[in-house]
Amino acid sequence: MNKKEVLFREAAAAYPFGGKIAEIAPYGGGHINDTFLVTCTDGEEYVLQHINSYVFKHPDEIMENIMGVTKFIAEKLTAEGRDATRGTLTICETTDGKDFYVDSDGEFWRVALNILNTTAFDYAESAEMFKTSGAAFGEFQSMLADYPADTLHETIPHFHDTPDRFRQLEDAIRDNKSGRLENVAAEIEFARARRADCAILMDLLNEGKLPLKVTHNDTKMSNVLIDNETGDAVCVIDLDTVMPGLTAFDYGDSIRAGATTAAEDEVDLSKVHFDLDLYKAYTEGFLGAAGKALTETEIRTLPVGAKLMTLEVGMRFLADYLNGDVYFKTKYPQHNLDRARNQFHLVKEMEEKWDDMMAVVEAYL
Ligand code: GN1
Ligand code: MG
Repeated sequence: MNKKEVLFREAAAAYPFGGKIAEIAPYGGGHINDTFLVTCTDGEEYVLQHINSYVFKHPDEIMENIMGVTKFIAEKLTAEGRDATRGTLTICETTDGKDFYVDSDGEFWRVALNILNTTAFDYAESAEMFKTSGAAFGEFQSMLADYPADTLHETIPHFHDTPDRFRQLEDAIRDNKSGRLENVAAEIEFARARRADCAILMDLLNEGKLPLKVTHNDTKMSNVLIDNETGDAVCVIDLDTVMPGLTAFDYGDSIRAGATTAAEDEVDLSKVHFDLDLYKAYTEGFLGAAGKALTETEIRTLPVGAKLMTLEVGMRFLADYLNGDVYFKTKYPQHNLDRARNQFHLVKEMEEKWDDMMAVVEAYL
């Protein structure tokens, strides 16, 4: 057994199902945490996750957020006669009654019930499916509208503070820890040309023109479980970054990840296009579920959210490439750079289709 295996077996053994494990296998495609599916001899399934402690400095605070949010949602679902064990994550307790396990290396692990007969799709298989994810994230935000936001820990400070992400990119350029700076002149120029844009949302927030909400902040398609039989959205998952934020963050991150014709790391940019039909479909789902509660400024700045979330994650990939791939998991040396180029390409296409994007949201005013 390698070290990793020793530790995931140690973590799994800390749970009540520890004595009846049939198999532990890698699960899902996240860039940050390590995820495993635990199958038991009696057919029960659990999702075991190692929380990345480089990315999340206070895993205990994450778990406090997640316990609070999932219990809050569960109560609402139960009151509506819905099945809370499918509609939200259920975090399992260790044998000694804790919400997480700390292994012999001091690393944090958690377990959730696996929600059966559902699929996490990396990319929507149809516009209809993408719309369904929009409705799920819109509903998620509505359900948390009266959550006591001041009790939430900021699990990653300044997570979607785009000007701060720009500054972090400038730091990475200055430090050039990986010695790769000479490869990225065009990408740096691309980001710097959009420096002023970075501040649009944060300025409106600081001026009191956009309200702070409780948001998910990582709203990709794969973070909504889809029912295998009905095609309905069952549950929003990956709650590590649930924090106070702007509606435009959630809307925008879904668009950047999903309103595209190719994977986030597709290197052949002739295959990568911002897809206006997918954009329309998502907008219909999201605003159908969350729209009534939104102000005119919130609705008008949704396209800005789409562009800035795309630019921002592109800058994050680029900064990580320059820092030597310390944050995102990578499969090959240029992976982060390829992701950055892909996201910047989408930004450019959004700029070209800007009037159409605005027209789509303005129809909801
Ligand atoms: C990370 O771990 P994953 O794949 O859910 C990242 C997101 C990025 C995304 C890019 C905590 O999400 O912000 O948008 O990669 N999560 C964190 O695919 O940084
Ligand atoms: Mg995530």
